[in-house]
Amino acid sequence: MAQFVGAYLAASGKAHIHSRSPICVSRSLKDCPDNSLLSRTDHLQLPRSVAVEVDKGAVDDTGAVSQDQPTSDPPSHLGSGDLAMAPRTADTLLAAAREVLDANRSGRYTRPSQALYPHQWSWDSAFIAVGRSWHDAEGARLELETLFEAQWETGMVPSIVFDAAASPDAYFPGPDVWQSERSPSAPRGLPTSGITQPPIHARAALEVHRHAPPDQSTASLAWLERMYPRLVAQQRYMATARDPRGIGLAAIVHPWESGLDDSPAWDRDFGRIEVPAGALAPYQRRDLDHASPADRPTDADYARFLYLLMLERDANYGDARIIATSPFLMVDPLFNAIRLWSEHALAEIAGLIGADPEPHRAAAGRIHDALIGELWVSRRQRFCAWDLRRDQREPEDTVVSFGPLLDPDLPRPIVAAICRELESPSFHPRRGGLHYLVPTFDERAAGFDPERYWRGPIWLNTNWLLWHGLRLHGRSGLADEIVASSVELVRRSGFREYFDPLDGSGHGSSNFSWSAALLTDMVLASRSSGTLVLS
Ligand code: 2M8
Repeated sequence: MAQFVGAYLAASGKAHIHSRSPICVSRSLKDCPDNSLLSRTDHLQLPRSVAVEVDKGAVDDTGAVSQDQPTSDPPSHLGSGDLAMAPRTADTLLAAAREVLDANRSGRYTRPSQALYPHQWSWDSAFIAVGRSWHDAEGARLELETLFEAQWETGMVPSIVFDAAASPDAYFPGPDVWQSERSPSAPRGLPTSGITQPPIHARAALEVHRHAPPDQSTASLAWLERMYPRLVAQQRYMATARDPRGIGLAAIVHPWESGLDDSPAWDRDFGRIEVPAGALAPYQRRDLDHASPADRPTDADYARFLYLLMLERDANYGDARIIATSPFLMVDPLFNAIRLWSEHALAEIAGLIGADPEPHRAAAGRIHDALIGELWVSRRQRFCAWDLRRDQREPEDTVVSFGPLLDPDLPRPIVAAICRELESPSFHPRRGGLHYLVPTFDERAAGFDPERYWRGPIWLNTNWLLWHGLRLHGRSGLADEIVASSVELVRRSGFREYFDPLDGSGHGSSNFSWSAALLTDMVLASRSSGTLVLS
């Protein structure tokens, strides 16, 4: 049986991809000799030996990962031992992923990265719990439970829970800027942000439970019982406080709530927000201490992010007032598809703990109808974000348009249209040679930027979501291709925060937790279902 395409041997700042066994470069499955990875990933074509420049310092020679309060993230980590000699097999990557997750753990939760994001982030913790649950089910349960200790009385799970142990200068905007205590709904004595993130947590909880070893099944069920009312409250918050039109679609009031903060999906709205002179006190961006300015949002966008934060803070984080006045009010197809996917997970959880699954199926059905009725633009054959302030469907072709693949009841013609787009030159160009999936923005669009935060680069969380969505609709070829490409990106560049789709180079933070967690999940789930051969 053919093996995976090869391994990198790092030496003197260069890495080589070495073919260790026959490489199938055919475009068609039937032309390949067996069910090797490449026979299923006919677009991931690799030359037999390619020299690739690796960022200086991208490979950690010692394998050590600092547990201190660092001033910058440790070098990109691919595994322990002598990396210069070690072939990066899937098992080596899995071991390295575990080390990253352990090194980023801080007591009862895991930081997204040690320097750039030194607090607990909401959807990061959900992704991290899924990855951790393969080797530490108890730790995964604790990760989610810790996050929900900061849930607001409204049911909102805040996007950030601040760690009192982190240095006050570690992250901006920190707790002194957010001032969550202004809201009577915020937890007392536990500073958080005042906005939320995609509600992926019910789905993550179900996955964590599924991975529990048999001797923990009772503890895991008891945990699900404890989590269920909190997960229901989170979903109810979205369906009530965040649905201004009462039609089944939740609106976000800040791009940070989408998790895809700087996405061109909302440029037309976000980009026109003017920050009045004097609206912001002088501030220092901390993100630029740890990441290249070319990788991060521009100063102008950062000022808009902060301005929106100030408006929300001035409203004491009161939902009704913010919904009525925020200049940014957006319905994101990915955010709502995640809500729907979590409702289906809640239906399953309800079944497991003896609660009634029906309300969750009904809630999912309502979101399904609204996604298709309001966000599917048949003229464009695409789901579009909906700017409620201007009442415009945004035409930008970004990864958020593919989110509704997470709906198991999505009609077949719509699934086919999404897959056509995913396989088009916009998201799947046939470049020959190295080839990486899935860019977060149309590669042919004028504003495509292969390096800048959410404006083109590949992220492993969007890859993971698409992988799930494609498998739900029986599109396993493309799903496997996404896994193979994710593995190849990590082999090449380590557990970076995001990756340039043109050359696979890594950007943003190193040793990024969700990259480690979700690669683990994709590889181990593919292995256990026997869908993909990875060596
Ligand atoms: C990024 O967002 C934060 C703000 O919440 C930031 O840029 O400072 C996003 O990628 C978001 O999706 C992610 O949860 C967070 C931490 O990884 O970083």
